[in-house]
Amino acid sequence: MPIIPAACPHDCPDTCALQVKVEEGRVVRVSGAPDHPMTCGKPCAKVGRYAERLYHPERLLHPMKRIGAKGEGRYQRISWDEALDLAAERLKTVAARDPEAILPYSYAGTMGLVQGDSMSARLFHKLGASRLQKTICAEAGFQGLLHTYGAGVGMHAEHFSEARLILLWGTNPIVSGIHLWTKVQEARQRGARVVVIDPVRTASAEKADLHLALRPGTDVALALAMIHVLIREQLLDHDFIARYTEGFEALKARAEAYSPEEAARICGLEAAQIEALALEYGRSKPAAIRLNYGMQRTRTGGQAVRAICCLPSLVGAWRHRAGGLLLSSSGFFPTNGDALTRPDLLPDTPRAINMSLLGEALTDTRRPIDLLFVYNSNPAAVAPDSRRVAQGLAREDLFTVVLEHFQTDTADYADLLLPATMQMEHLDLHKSYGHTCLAVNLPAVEAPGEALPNTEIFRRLAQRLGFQEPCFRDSDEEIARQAFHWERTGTTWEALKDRGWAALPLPEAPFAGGAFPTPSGKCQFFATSLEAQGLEPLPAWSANIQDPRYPLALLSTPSRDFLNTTFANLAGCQPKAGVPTLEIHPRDAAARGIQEGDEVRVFNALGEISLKAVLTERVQPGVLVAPSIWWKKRSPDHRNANELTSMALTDLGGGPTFYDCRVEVLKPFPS
Ligand SMILES: Nc1nc2c(c(=O)[nH]1)N[C@H]1C(S)=C(S)[C@@H](COP(=O)(O)OP(=O)(O)OC[C@H]3O[C@@H](n4cnc5c(=O)[nH]c(N)nc54)[C@H](O)[C@@H]3O)O[C@H]1N2
Ligand SMILES: Nc1nc2c(c(=O)[nH]1)N[C@H]1C(S)=C(S)[C@@H](COP(=O)(O)OP(=O)(O)OC[C@H]3O[C@@H](n4cnc5c(=O)[nH]c(N)nc54)[C@H](O)[C@@H]3O)O[C@H]1N2
Ligand SMILES: [Mo]
Repeated sequence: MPIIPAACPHDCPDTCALQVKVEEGRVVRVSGAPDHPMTCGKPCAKVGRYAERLYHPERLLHPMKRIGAKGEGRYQRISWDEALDLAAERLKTVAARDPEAILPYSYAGTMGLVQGDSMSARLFHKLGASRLQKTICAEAGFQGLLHTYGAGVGMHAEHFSEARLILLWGTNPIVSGIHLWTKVQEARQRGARVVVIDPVRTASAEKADLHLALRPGTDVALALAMIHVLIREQLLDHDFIARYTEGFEALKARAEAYSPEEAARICGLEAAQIEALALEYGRSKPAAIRLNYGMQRTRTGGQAVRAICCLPSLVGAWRHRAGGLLLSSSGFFPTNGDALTRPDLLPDTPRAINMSLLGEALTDTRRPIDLLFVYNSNPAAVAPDSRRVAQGLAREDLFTVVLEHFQTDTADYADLLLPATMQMEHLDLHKSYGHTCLAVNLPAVEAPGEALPNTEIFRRLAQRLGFQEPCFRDSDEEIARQAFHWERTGTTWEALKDRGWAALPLPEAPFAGGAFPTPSGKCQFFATSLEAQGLEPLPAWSANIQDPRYPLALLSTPSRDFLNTTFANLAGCQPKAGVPTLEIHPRDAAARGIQEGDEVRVFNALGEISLKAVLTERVQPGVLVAPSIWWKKRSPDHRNANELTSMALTDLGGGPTFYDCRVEVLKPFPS
């Protein structure tokens, strides 16, 4: 039986190397590559059931055009020729008037370098379309990391298993990246202590040695207080600081104001807890920090990452391979972005539109977007201020093309809905943002119906638009060959196709001797690069938004059963409750007469949704959790949590502030 090497395409740090077993042209089993250092033979539960997604009866099989009202979701089958002629004609007409009235909108439905932004980017560059700033997930933290260490780099994920102390900061790996959790477990079996820093007692917090339930959005204060104690107690690696960092005196002065007592007041913790955490961090060698996205989705998300990033350089944790921190590893990969996306095809520099402000961009009457081209994303459900997004998508004068596997909330607004292939039906090549292995994905089975790979749809469009450059004729395999500076990958395309995956040739402890990828090669406690942009050069705290009318903080964090909105339409991936829920502290519930199982109204100035109440002390008083991201149309009230999230942006990077969201919750009046 053939076993085909594949890669998990989903937006998850683990990027598993998979093995697909095919029988009589059908995928019968999806397992993990046994020898891969992170996958270790096992994909997560969702991906283990991939065949359900692949052979789902509701997959899109043919091109379709809209026959109902926008948002209604009524379509009629058409031929590929008709669909592509229509799309090309619209692109041409709009481009002739104003190419910037075209907006491509895509994210990480697939993380593949080939089916992500390659042929698509070439086409939109050549047209001179508006560019999309891809801020919706990681930009605040990425900027924080960039201005401290110079790139998306850190310690190797597999070495967490050797750390003595692990801080899981703003991350819930049991839910969002189970393979790192396995490494954490290994470390614990060897005697390591694990601390989770999260406002919520999550599945990961539950299993940790210590859980610090700080108030949302107060991480900068906590990290600065740790720095305060490390300096006061002289738990510093003076040699590392002198040789490989800059701005220590300025950081010291900034941390001065954040005594454990002051931070305790801000964070809602005990001063003694903060003191103990700092001492333990300063004394445990090696100490590893996994910081992730939780704290990034707040107003001071970028600075929170900056503050935490200072810690390992103060104590010299980088000297050991199991010390340091990991936020992203994507900067290690020698990706050849220019070859993939061909920015040289741009006629000039078109405007850039922040994807987190889609609602604003689609309802802006001064410079309207006339043609929206969506692929690898489901903005009607995932973008903040969903009501504004829906208003924009419903505009009669907007022409929307959507490439999809399923008829998502976004697809319901498409004028033209085109069927795309899934991972096991097309070729791709993957890097990872959570480890340092690349993986190949070879097509294992035929695509159903008339579904085509994203690349092929854009290739055919380019042909219809008369684009002559040879790059518009590149095959998927040719694109894959262009995707990396292979000489720095330690492998070749041929070897990768054969073996499935390969680890980048990197030192075990990449920053044991400093040599960070900043201009000076040093860790920037004080970031002159931020100062030059008129931004705060030292970690700086300010409070999350407060509003007396809306006293509760809503965190719409990932559900274990979904991946963003992907998988949310599969019967096998439904959470136990079966409907969208709201986790609320019994005290907040009692104050509002809310009981377990009640349907409650959650609202703020932007909108309102109904959720089923779950009373639990896992959330602290004042904080609510609504596991997400549900398809709106599969929710009883046809809405989801993004009805309540705003278009306010983070301090760095222009990221969204999904977890900086104030609401009130009430029981509906009996009718
Ligand atoms: N099963 C599953 N896995 C996923 C996803 C999914 O939807 N489902 N999504 C994927 C994607 S795209 C991403 S980006 C990652 C995200 O994965 P993670 O990095 O784990 O990030 P989140 O789940 O967004 O948030 C993690 C934790 O941060 C906490 N948090 C919220 N606010 C704060 C704060 O102010 N400070 C601190 N310290 N913590 C805070 C939340 O309570 C939450 O438990 O997961 C990926 N993996
Ligand atoms: N309230 C709230 N909102 C959030 C978040 C949150 O925690 N809370 N998380 C945010 C984060 S971290 C992220 S990353 C974003 C995620 O936002 P998105 O990147 O939009 O993620 P998905 O919702 O999974 O939608 C991806 C879509 O791409 C499609 N797709 C997959 N592969 C292909 C392909 O090969 N071709 C084509 N044409 N389509 C494909 C899938 O079917 C799916 O519908 O959401 C953000 N929104
Ligand atoms: Mo994300």
